[in-house]
Amino acid sequence: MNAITNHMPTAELQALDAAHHMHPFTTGDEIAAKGARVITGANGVMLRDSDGNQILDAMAGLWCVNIGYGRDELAEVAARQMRELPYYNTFFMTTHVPVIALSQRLAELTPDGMNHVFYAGSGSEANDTNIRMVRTYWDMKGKPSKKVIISRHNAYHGSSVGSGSLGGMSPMHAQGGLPIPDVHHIGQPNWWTEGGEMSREDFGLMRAQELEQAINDMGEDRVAAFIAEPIQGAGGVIIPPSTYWPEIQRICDKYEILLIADEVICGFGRTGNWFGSQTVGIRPDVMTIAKGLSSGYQPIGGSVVSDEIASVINSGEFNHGYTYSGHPVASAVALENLRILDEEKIVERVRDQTGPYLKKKWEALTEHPLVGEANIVGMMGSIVLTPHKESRASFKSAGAAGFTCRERCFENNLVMRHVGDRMIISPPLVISEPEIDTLIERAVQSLDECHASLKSEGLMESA
Ligand code: PXG
Repeated sequence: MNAITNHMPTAELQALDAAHHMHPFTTGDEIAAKGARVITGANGVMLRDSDGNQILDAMAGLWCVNIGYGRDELAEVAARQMRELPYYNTFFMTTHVPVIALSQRLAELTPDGMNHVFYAGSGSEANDTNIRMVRTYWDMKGKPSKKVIISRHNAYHGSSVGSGSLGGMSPMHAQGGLPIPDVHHIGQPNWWTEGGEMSREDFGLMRAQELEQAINDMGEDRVAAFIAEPIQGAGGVIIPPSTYWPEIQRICDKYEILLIADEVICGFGRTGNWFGSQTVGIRPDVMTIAKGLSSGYQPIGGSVVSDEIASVINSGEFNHGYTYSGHPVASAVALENLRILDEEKIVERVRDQTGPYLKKKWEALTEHPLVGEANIVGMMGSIVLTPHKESRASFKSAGAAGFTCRERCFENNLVMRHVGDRMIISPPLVISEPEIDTLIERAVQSLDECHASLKSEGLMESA
């Protein structure tokens, strides 16, 4: 076997990759034809590829590298922990110091009354835990008919059978027999695309009231929980109207429906507070966490649950768990990540300084002829591309503008993603003001190039 290293020519690495590696959410034949971009290193907010390009990563990997790349402290902690205790499980009445310390710290950081964590290796696994946990909770409370979990179209909660069912992505449901029974989806609070002639506020209220309608249609005695991202991420950074969340909270309280806040993206500073639930003003019973918990340096996720849920679940055996639940290396790295976020006041800086700075620049993008609307909270933002701003028109050729813009960004050494014709960012929380300037410059240049290309190809037509 030959050693495969960073020093091999890009084309050779690409060919080997295409020959043996199946990529997530990717057409394998396309990657074989074009070759994957090979990332070889990273520091701060910058990635380096095998051709020597320096790329500004305005997605923080996949919304996760909150403290930025290249923090030696995390590598040191991981190495130390691997030497001391690389693995032990948390089943069968055993525990270890890293998981004890991380749980205690999470209890401090999470909202009052949420002091218990069940660990997983990812956000998907954590949401699978949530399905079983909330249904088991109601069983143990003597209400076994409460099984249905209500979610939303265009939500993302993971890619396993359970979490993919909770999600509202129709291309995912079309593959592999999803959703599982007793999951129900209501509309999303996406005013730009679906709000029609309504005001934002009326639309937000109407979409929240779909929850009440669904509960009444099914019967309160059948509904276990409502799950939602405080701000939809993968769906396109959709910030709900201000009326939405207060109404959802009212409905959950009124009908005794557990509220699961999926904080996988919003958690750990992304919205300018420790948790998105604080930003949107809700009191969840369960929070899904992953990604920013370790800044992506180790795979770890979990479910943070209320004292009430923990007291019920803890009174029996919960027949659930993963080999890597509370993995010692991942736990130690997550704890170190939380120390850095806290001691370097990274969340406060996003809230008070870099977040407002980015917001001003991001919102100014609406002056560009392609940009209809800009949304941003903390360090997650979107712009909507449109052929006609006044009517909020969609493109006739849906997704082509977003794709073209994404490709231009790549060429201009900026990772900015597209979801249909929305462009999204979620940079590392440590991004500096000069780096924000670079991000915006590259975005504007890419938008200009995209606009020229759409015009020359006759793709500026409204649907
Ligand atoms: N919940 C939310 C809100 C997420 O965004 C998950 C759960 C699942 O986490 P894991 O760790 O199992 O991936 C996520 C993940 C994208 C993209 O293209 C987003 C995610 C994952 C992969 C791609 O935006 N979010």
